[in-house]
Amino acid sequence: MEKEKIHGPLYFDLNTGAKIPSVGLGTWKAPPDVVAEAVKFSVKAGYRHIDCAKVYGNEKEIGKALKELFCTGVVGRSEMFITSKLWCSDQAPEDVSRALSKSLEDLQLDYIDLYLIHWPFRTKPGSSGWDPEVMAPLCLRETWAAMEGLYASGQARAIGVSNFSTKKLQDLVTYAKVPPAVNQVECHIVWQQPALHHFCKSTGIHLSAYSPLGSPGSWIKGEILKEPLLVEIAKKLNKSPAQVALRWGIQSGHSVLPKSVNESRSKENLSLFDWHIPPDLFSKFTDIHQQRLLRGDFAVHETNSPYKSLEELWDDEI
Ligand code: 1BO
Repeated sequence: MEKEKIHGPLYFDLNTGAKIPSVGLGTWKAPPDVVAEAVKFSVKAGYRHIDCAKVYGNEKEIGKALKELFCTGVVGRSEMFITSKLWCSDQAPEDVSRALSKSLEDLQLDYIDLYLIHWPFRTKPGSSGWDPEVMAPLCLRETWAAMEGLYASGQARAIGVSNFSTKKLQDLVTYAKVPPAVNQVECHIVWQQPALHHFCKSTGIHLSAYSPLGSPGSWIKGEILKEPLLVEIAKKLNKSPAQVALRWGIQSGHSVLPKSVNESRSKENLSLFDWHIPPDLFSKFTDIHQQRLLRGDFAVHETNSPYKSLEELWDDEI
């Protein structure tokens, strides 16, 4: 029998020389009491990338799950790609190293594969949340220099950013000694971000997509999986809308980070490599009406934020 063809890529190359798995498990909004099980069944199913962040409030539980997976020989540390993110209250350069050390301690790791500045806005050290009262002036150039220190030390094997517009990335690359390896942003069939994609590709920055299936039932409201064109194409290909939405991401050239704490959906989200979306159907996705779902209103404030409007936060990419 002919061997089943793999329609990759299973990994994308980073500008550090490392490879990032094209599908990762998102853990934003995965409750602490269920996230450990989700990490364990997902890694057993084949996931090799777990996307974490201090602000998600579940790194300790993820750390316990990873330790169990390593100790029982399910997977080796070097086979896994673990991302974490610097929260806005830790952007003062003197706090950056301590913030990574805390994430590493919680995740029970001695290095992180990728460390990202979570948002291009800053809050006061020690504060939680993102109310206007806790906003602090930005010091991105200094924060990035501290991130470069983590890269030089080997504690972070790659560094990057999240929620950066094309313009904010352009600014960053003018002073970065180590260019960002990744920009992790909202990206899916309803918010395709072609200009940002183009800029990232032309500068060797990998784009990684959070909420690739939207985030039903939360403040990122989305009906992505009910999008009529997606449903129609999924029917034609005999796949679920979620699988087609994820496959669209991989074929567009970016990694995808679907979150699921449900074992069968987690497996389904990884079954993307023995088929593909043919070019005539793939090209139809450009017809979909575009809309950002996570608008970032919390980062905008008349007096306390560097961004007085959403247009300033996203540099018109809204
Ligand atoms: C507020 C968190 C957005 C996705 O990481």
